[in-house]
Amino acid sequence: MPTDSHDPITDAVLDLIRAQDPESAELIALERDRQEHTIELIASENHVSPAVMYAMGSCLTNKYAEGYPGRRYYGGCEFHDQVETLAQERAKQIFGCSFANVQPHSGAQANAAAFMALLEPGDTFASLVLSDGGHLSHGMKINFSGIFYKPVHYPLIRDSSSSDFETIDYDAVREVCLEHKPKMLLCGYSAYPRVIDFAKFRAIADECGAYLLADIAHIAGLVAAGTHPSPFPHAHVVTTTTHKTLRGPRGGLIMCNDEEISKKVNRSLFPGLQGGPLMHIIAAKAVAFGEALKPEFAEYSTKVVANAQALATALTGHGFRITSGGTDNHLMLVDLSARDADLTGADAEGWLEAAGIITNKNGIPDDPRPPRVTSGLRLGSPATTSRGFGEAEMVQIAQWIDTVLASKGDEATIAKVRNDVKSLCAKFPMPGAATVSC
Ligand code: DSN
Repeated sequence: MPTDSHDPITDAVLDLIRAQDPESAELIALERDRQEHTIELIASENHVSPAVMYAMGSCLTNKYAEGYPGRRYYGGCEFHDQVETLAQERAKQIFGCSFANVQPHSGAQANAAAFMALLEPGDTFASLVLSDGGHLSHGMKINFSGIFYKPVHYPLIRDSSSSDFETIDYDAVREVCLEHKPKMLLCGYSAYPRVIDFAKFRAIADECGAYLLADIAHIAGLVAAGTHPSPFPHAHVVTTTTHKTLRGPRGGLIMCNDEEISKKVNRSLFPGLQGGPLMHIIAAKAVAFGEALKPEFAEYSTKVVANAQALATALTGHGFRITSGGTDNHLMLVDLSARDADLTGADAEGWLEAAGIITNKNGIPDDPRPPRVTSGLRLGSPATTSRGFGEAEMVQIAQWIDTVLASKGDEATIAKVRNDVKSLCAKFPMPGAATVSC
């Protein structure tokens, strides 16, 4: 049983669970131990504050509250109404918009509700394909978005001599939209390291008579802090997750400025797609949104970007190619094949995990390898920054990544790096421990 937690509350909670269910407690403790002693570089993950963590574990989980504040299908919702309204008001204040629905269970659910509000089944929409950095819910054939709607995709710039290589090809976005006349244009991505020009997207949407949907799941925390431009007032609807750079509980959020659209969004989500809201998660969203409104959160987001850029620069120095030449946000895509043609994302992910550095394999644009293998790694800085790592630590991590990948999985090398990683982690206790700021 791991015993070296820095968090007395988590210890007490685990003791309580252990007294009733040692088996479950052991698994939770093992996961806590894994998180404490490894470096989390998955761009979509983060470490929440204790306040967010324990709001999720509160008695609000006991209650059904189908409906919306003031219009519920169950009695006893007085405080749930207030919690949900608080979360809504804080979300509106953070993002500068008029309507917020805080009930989506996830980002994909938020997208499904936005699609249902803006489109009819069979309607065409334009988006970036998953393999170029888009998302499953942006038109994959095996997802609701590709099953019930008709996606057309716009490309990245493929000319490697261009200074904008591998960034959004806005001219092509316009051409695709003028040709196919989509009812909705979707921007916002899960593996795109550059700034999104929402104003340009809106101009194209207006020209072809489309709604603009911005999915800011990855960059929401940066938008909240002003380190990435806001999708408002450009997008008709904005969807996001709440657990990535925004550092809240696992969940989704939908926002807009148009009352009629907001009514459609609300109806689409409930009763259209979901039943009872997860009120304990909505309470944790309120807490996280409160954190995002504090000046410390802006400082955090500035450091997230600086740390990502430090990691990208250091990896470039080790001979790795970063797609598009670097990053403007919290993530980067490393093209492993430029350094070693035989090195796959799957191998790199496995060797790094053994060394205590957690990443995810990710396709790069025009990747010849399948998604379970890939030629790339996606790396991000939200979790390490929450832990207190600075640019010096990111440079050190780049050195370890280089060492592990150059060794091609050599066990002695991995063991040495694993020890060094553990020592560094010990100096930066995991948030969720008593030391977390804001
Ligand atoms: N799975 C998320 C990510 O890792 O980016 C997207 O939903």
